[in-house]
Amino acid sequence: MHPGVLHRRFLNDLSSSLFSFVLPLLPTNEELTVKEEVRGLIEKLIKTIEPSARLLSFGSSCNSFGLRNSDMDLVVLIDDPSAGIEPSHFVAMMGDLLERETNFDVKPLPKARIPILKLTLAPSPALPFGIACDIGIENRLAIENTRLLLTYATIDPARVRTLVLFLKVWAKRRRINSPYRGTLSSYGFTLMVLYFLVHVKQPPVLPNLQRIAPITPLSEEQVMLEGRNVYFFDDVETLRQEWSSINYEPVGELLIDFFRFFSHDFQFNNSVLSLRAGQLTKESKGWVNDIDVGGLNEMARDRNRLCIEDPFEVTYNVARTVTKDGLYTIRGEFMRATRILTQRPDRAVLALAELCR
Ligand code: 3AT
Ligand code: MG
Repeated sequence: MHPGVLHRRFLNDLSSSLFSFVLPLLPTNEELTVKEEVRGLIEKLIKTIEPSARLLSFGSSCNSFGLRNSDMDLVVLIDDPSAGIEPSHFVAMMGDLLERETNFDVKPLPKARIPILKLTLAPSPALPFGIACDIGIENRLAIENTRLLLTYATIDPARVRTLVLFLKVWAKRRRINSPYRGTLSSYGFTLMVLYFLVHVKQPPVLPNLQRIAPITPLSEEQVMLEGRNVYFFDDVETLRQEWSSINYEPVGELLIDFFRFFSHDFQFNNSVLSLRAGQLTKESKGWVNDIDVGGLNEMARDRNRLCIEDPFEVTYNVARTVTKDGLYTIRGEFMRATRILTQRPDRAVLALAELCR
């Protein structure tokens, strides 16, 4: 058979294998229901301390990139500014309350850079993996970046969700998803995929939502949150009617291209991935590593190995946790993945298994 035909066949096979791979890893309805009940229960308790407090989910439980048994990310928003709540104090009070009133194992971290409360619940029949949950305070930007990710997913769910979910599983199985151990957060990997679909693929698979003008002009006040411009085009109905990609590549092909791009083409040494603005230079952002600092400044030197600009907090490098060794490992994994997928094994399903081994 002609090699081109064989290749096409492999790509289609890979795409359907990706869908089948991801499907059983999605959270069950039961899990979602229990988690929503837990959120409601904690919110009710928190309101006894501060009636204007609300408890919202963010991160993967509501950006459509959630996997089965993933952690819950929650944030307390206090709507009454006259309440004068101090985050570390509030975390301590919440900790006492939840310790008394629930079965959760409670660990307040009021002195952390961003004060949070960590909750864990032991496994039960309804939740065989238990629950792990972080509660932050007043982190309104996280709600907005969650909405941005969700809107991107909604434009082309079959391809975008499949790619991101697969990449998350792959990164976890290959142990390159540990920000505390020098590699990258799920949020970072998700931004890499979206960057690739918006700025690298030609024609693009996704539009740049932060660059589509609003239907009616918005005032400065309407788009600013904590000093950041959080505007993006979020009218999904209009997007569905007026934006459609002319890139029809199957998801398997996009996956191979993603790995190939980050193995060979992206200039990690001097480039910044910006979902908002495309490829930027480290120099233009001032995200350079001092060459001649040693010893004590080892940490500072490692801060900008991999640079991923947060979509709204543009002075913040989402990948600042990635060390020199971490980046070396991540790039090695991109190359390994490219190799496995381009050696064109007969069966895509086996290639995926090998990839995530
Ligand atoms: P998991 O399913 O938990 O692996 P996730 O999508 O929940 O993945 P994270 O746990 O990495 O992703 O992050 C949860 C949210 O927290 C995503 C984003 O709203 C916020 N967030 C995480 N890391 C950062 C960061 N470095 N900068 C800004 N916001 C972040
Ligand atoms: Mg999470």
